[in-house]
Amino acid sequence: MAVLYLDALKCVTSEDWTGQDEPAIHLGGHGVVKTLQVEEGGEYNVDVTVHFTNEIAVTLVEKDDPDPDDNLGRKVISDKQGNRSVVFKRDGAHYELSYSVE
Ligand SMILES: [Ca+2]
Ligand SMILES: [Ca+2]
Repeated sequence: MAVLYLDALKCVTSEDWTGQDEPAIHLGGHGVVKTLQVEEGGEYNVDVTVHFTNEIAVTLVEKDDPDPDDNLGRKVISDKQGNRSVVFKRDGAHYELSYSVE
């Protein structure tokens, strides 16, 4: 079994045109593990640890109310050890999620 540690989420470009983005991180089998309020250019601690086997999917959703939420993409993280990051670039947004696998 591998351990996934989600370290930080960087908002390079926000999805919403006005105000703060509200990105929610979904982890396969765990649902929403973190919701943040972010500003463009900011980097935010996520600090979430989960156990998994083989691989785990991570989806980033930007919450809107009353409009439907924006799905910014889905990435699969393998159990290969090391420090890496995944990039979410949909709907004109740009997010980077850094993590480590042990
Ligand atoms: Ca939005
Ligand atoms: Ca929003």
